[in-house]
Amino acid sequence: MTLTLSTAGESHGPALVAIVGGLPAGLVLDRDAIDADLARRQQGYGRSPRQQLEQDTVEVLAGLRHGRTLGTPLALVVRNLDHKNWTWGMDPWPPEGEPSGKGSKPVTLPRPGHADLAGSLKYGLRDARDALERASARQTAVAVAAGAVAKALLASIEIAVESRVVTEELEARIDEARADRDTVGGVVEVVARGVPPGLGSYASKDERLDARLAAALMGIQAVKGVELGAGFELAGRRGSEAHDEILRREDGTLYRDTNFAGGIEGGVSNGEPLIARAAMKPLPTLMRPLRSVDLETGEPGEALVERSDVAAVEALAVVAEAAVAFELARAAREKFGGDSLDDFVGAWRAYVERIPWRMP
Ligand code: EPS
Repeated sequence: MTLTLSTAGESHGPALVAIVGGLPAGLVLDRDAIDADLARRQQGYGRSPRQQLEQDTVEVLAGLRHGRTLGTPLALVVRNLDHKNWTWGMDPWPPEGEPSGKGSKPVTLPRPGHADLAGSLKYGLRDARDALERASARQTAVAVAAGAVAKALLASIEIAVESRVVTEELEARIDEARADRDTVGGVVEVVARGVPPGLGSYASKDERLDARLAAALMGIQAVKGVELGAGFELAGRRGSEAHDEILRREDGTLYRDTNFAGGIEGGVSNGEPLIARAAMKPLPTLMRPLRSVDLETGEPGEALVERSDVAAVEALAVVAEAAVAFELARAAREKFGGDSLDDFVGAWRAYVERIPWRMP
């Protein structure tokens, strides 16, 4: 038993959709909790005016009855309210009438750092919009909705996931960048508490929890670096300063008083809080554009300028939290299985009662 996530949707198309497979039956979902995460993702300093146009809320089309999962695929939808300004430009069908509104002129000046150039070359496009619409981080809205569902599942086995921005003086950096018509990135941290030992496996690289978390985080738009625990810093330390000694409480349970490993050893959770960080590059749409080449004429030019964020680091924290939650929920489904929530929770309880561990 595992969890699956399929998504579709363009930034200015009608909607974003996600299908979550592999949920147990009987999980209670709270629409307000999902919408609260969607709202958190939209907040944050330095976001685009686009966020004033959108008020992301989740719609459920399948897999839920009276607020409880059916154990069948859960279909989630987040509408793009801005689509009304792109009805010609992003019509899924051949549009009627003369080109009008946003998206009606082809994008031929690719932005360094976005998928515009690579996507145009890869798919043989004459309008880079065909690439950038899907590459856009708008997609993260529906991933956050799926992450909120994963968090509900994790809560049933007492795992809580939270996030924060690690970058210092972010607001000041954003103000300076905005004044210079530039953009900035930053670092976010996700911490999961209550993760029992034994999620993931050293048996093969695609089962390693650290590899899976790294892939989940690196799969978020604009993420260029990921580290777990002390990460890159460990490379410069001695072994005696890099590993978390194993200690025993009076009640017989085991614990560590450091957590350099970030809660994962050998690709398996070790019972300590799971700590992951992701580094976001500065966003590629600059109001003072970088040099580019017009793909239609071959002439040098300046990259596409369109409405965008100065920074989306606070949004990344929420998106990274969702990505880590989904991956942990997937690992928990693999370990504890069960068609119903009761079976899932029952397997978890029997396991944590058997091992010498309690939540740190
Ligand atoms: C994005 C460009 C901007 C961001 C968008 C991601 O979109 P627009 O051009 O419509 O202003 O606002 O992010 C979102 C819409 C969102 O909801 O996070 C990009 O190119 O990646």
